[in-house]
Amino acid sequence: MEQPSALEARTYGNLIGGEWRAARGGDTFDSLNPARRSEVLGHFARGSTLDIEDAVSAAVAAQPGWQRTPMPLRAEVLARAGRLLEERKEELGRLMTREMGKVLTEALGDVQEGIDMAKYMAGQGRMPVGEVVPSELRDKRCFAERVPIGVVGCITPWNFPMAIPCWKLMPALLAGNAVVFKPAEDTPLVAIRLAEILVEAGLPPGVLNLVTGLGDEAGAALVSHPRVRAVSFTGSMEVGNQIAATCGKLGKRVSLELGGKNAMLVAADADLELAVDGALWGGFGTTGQRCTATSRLIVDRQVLGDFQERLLDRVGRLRLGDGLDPATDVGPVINSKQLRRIHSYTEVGKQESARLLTGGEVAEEGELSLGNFYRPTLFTDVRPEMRIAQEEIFGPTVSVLPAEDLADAVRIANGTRYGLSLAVYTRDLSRAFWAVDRLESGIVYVNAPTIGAEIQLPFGGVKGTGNGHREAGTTALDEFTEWKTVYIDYSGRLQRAQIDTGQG
Ligand code: UN1
Repeated sequence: MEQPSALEARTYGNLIGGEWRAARGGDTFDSLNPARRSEVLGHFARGSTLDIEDAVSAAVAAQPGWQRTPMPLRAEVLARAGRLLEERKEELGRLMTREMGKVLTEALGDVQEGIDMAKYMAGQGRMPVGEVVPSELRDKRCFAERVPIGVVGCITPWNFPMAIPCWKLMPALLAGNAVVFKPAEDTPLVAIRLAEILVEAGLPPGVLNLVTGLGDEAGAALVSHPRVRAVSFTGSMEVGNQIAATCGKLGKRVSLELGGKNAMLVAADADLELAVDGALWGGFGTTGQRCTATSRLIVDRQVLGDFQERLLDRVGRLRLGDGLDPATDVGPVINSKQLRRIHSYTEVGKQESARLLTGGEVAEEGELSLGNFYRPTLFTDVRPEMRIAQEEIFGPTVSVLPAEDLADAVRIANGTRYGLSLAVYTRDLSRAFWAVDRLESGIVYVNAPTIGAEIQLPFGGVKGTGNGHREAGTTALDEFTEWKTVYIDYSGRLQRAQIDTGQG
């Protein structure tokens, strides 16, 4: 099937063995602009078990050749992909805003995160892939090296339609794996554009396969396919735990990134203006739809009134609208189901007797009625055990929780099942480090909000946020490689380890 480059609603296929093909079942689903639901971005193949079967077969066939391609040459493909992403950054950013809704500056940042990953991984292609370790025996050399796993499945969310696929696909490919990629059903077009770029950059047919569709159809088939040796998933805790159970039964590797209930701690000595800037960006940037979003503000009672007043004033001035309009601060939420879910949490907060300071309703005036807009929502007097302080809402809803002191704030911050990103605001270096040492999360920020991870550092969380893996950074290849240990005995005689060492 020919891949159209125009933006009008066309029908797009799956990428299987280097060809774009309609789903075997012939069904399609639509991707809509969340700022204007009547705008259809395209009709996409509704992949099923049969399409996954085709994609995995193509990956299995292509993987050995790709593994034998020298790593620096595999890296060249990523370098070219990075250059193509850079050339098309503006166009991709605009497309992302139309498909996912985030404001254009943020969409450009999302594409930039993909470019950064491409460059970083391209550089990794000439870095060491193992270690040489001394042997206890003479005339014997030992080393351990990373080798690919084989075929890996990458399942990505809609909130970072370019960055997260790049975090997964690029290290997986660099390591010499073949990939079957199942992007979120809300953002298939950005995923297709990325796949096209990787193909244009020189990936051989079958090394990357893309199947669009629904999680419980294409996604589930990918996870349970016996030839898929590892699964990398970013998404909800509920789905992640199902995937982990399936992978556990089948004995395959799985890495999970399942969100957070991230908090900003504001100490009594904090620079309040800086903290308010951070809370606004961390809480309402990307309309709160980041797994790193600052959804709890844990504020020392001594400064609570002042902080809250300043924040409320700023929240009241946030402008909702289409992300392509430069005047917009906060874009739509991804779909009408999420809109209802976010609103249901407002009801929960009220029932729990948290105090609603602002927002708490669907925005329907003028053009906003055409899309999925929710007013930036701020609750205060929130207690740590309330559901709105425990559950990931994934929308523009932020809770303020009072704390007696920094120790109390740390206790509250650690008191959820998640552990992705926590931030502390203080002017005192000793207090900052005191908190850093006690906060239970994969990422900690000092005097910066909980969002804004950079790709050259490990990304991931503790507790329910994941299962111990880290994406990006120096840990990027861990998810996608096995270790092979090699012993070479060139002594010409049998040497027994632990015995012929002359020590006993
Ligand atoms: C996510 O929300 O899943 O640190 C990823 C950040 C971004 C990545 C977020 N760089 O907020």
